[in-house]
Amino acid sequence: MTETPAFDDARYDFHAIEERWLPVWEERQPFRSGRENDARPTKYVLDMFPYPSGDLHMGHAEAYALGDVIARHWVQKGFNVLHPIGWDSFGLPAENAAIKRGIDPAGWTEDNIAQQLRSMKRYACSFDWDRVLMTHRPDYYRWNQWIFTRMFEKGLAYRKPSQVNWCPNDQTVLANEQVVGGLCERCDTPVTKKKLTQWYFKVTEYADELLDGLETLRGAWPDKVIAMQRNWIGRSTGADVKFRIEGRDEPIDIYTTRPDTLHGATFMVVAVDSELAAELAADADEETRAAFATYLEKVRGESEIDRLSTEREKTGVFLQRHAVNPVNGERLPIWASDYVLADYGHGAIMAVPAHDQRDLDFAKAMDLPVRTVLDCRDEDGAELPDPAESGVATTGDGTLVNSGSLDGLAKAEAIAAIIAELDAAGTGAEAVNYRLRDWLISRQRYWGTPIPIVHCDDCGEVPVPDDQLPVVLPPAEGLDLKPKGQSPLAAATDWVNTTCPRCGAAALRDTDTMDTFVDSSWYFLRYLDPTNTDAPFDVEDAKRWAPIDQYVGGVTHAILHLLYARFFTKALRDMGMVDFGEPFSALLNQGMVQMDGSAMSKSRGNLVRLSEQLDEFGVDAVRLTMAFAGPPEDDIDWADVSPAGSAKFLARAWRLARDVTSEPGVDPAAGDAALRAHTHRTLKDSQELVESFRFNVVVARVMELVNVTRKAIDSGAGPADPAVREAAEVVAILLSLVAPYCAEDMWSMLGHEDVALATYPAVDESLLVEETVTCIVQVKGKVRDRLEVAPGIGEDELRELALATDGARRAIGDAGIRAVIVRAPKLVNIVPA
Ligand code: ANZ
Ligand code: ZN
Repeated sequence: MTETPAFDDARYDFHAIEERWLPVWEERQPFRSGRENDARPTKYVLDMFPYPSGDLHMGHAEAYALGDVIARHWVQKGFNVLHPIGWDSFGLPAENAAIKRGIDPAGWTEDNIAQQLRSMKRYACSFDWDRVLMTHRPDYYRWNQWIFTRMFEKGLAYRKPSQVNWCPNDQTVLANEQVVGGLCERCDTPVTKKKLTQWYFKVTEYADELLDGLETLRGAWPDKVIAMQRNWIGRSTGADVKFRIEGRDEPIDIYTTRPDTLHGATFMVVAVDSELAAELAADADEETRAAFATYLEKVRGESEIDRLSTEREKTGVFLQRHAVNPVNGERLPIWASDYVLADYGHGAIMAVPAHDQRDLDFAKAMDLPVRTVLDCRDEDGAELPDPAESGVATTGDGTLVNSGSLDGLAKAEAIAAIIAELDAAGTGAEAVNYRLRDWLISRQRYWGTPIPIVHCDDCGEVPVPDDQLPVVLPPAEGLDLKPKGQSPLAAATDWVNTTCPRCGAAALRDTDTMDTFVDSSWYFLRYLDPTNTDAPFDVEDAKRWAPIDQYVGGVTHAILHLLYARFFTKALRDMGMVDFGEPFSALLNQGMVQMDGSAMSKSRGNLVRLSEQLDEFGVDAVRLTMAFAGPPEDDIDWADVSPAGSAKFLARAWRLARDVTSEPGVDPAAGDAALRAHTHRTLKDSQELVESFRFNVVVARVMELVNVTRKAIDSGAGPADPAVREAAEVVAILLSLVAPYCAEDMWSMLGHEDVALATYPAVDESLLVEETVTCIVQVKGKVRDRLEVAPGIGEDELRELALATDGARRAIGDAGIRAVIVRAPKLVNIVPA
């Protein structure tokens, strides 16, 4: 920033300004979005809603500052903008805090929400306060239940027993997505497995669409997020192959991405925790059965990540059974091991140690044969070392060997040929596999949406009819909320005991609650009509406002939340409730706010308190600092930024409005031409810069305009010049994107009202014709031509213009060009070859 005068706090008093405008906005509600009869085009700008786990922190302050730039920009551009907020208010943080303090999660949650709401208003977020929603309120979760019953009817919600991720600390199941590096996402406890009957949403039904839909988001979503979602869905193509097992009637299926290596299979491996392994082991001798049982016990506690790690020593038990290779009749020993997962593919593999590293490690550990079936070469065409000797599997392309009819084929040809062969023989077929699993949504915790199912001895699982929704959570009072492996709701016997909605017999309520990611999977549609008591949202409202034009939030939600919301949207589309399949047309991920190089935390002692920053520097300065810190995707280190500098700049901007002496409405045409050109250029560029998320550049440009205007007042056109008023008004309008209090105060000193609703003045293009500079075109250092160019011309454009001049072309003749040195805007020197 250029030099600024000393902070004039006697005049620019941000405390007084905040106190002046907050009650005015509270009364005027400038951001109540138009509902009916509003002819303006619509924009839906959405910030990810917060957990009410305490007061707002620096991370919220960044996210809302940036989201506000976008929302306020579209308002000022003349759009009918929907920019709502609410609270993701169910979930473990509230429940655990409540357990620790022996209080009711509802009261704790409501208190935090009230506090956050006050802070958001103080922070001047441009939210529509008429549309606030809270997911822990029955009028919201009623519709979770309603959607659940629709999903249940369509087979998209179902219950099944399976091995699930279990957090021994939180005493609850976790979705695969909530296990990070083998640890519980919430508490970092190592996750174990447990066999339980649980509720699932059938996300896999939409696996292909979830994957293919990502392509339509390219360019509008960060590449990184698209890549993470792709990996998570993890579609792979290969083949299912049937292997006969000696002494068993049924063959087994295995999934492989490399059917071309079928002749190189030297053993089979089944997941030790699969049903097949248990069945095969049951027939083995006593010693093997005992070894198997011991091994299984040990594996139970292992995480998926560990099991798949290539670093670990391989372990396993020979089951004393054999399979038969369908292509060559070879007998293959069957082993049980942990490195094969029970719930991927078919939970069993053919092992090809020469071409798969984990199989090779296992073969080495168990002294099993290795057979090369692909001749793989390095880049120079040299043969790679034999895997059996080197211990390194060759996994690349190559030519088939030792493979009967496939010999001599390249890998891709061999894959096609063997699939055709297996198809014809009825022993295999092409197959697609996904890493994506169905979404486990039931939780054995209190603070969530009760699953709206009644279990009846005669009728089975019966959904609660619409007219009996919501199934309201029983009061926490009297219940022991401590995690104990069974839902705390089970103890609420009056609540649990009910009658079957179908046959009227005595029946029991389901006692699990829904994963809170259910709440956030469709909340953006509830904002359209948050008090609707007939439906989760109105189909016509959805047509009018959705999908979301711009979603803003942290990259931490790159997989879970966004994937689930996309799944819900597709399911709702198939129920005829929305007419689109992708909920978020564009996504901006803001970075994190750090302190001294690391994430802020109390224990690390580097926590910066938002409330203290606001008290010391003012809301506007903090918001401006967030926007000015750098590209929004980058992390901000609070140690490297200067909210004090921001406050000084705001004072300087504010004084422009104070100094203007012309009357509102004065015609600027007669004003200082250079200042007018600068003002209109800034006005035009800033709008484009906002739309490409370069908020920091917008701030820099406004700073420049403030300096130029100050100069005009002090030593140029003077405070009465109409161009000075025009410039000060544009500064106020642009500043209202980032510093709404200062902007409103300036606007009012300039004789107007409601800066946030003031639309951008029209850009006068005729003012943008800049004066030109003369550019010298040299060839080998000799002046050959001259060009008249704009002072801001880009290097590439100038290079092309210079190369095209007559003088340059004549001097270069047929010689090629070795180098062009561009010093925009004044000089281009061409060096011919
Ligand atoms: C034989 C083979 C030969 C394989 C070779 C690879 C290389 P993606 O791409 O992730 O789908 N696999 C199959 N089911 C498995 C399970 N339940 N647990 C662990 N591994 C399993 O991976 C598919 C490959 O992973 C399959 O292809 C199989 O090993 C293994 F040179 O089969 B392959
Ligand atoms: Zn019944």
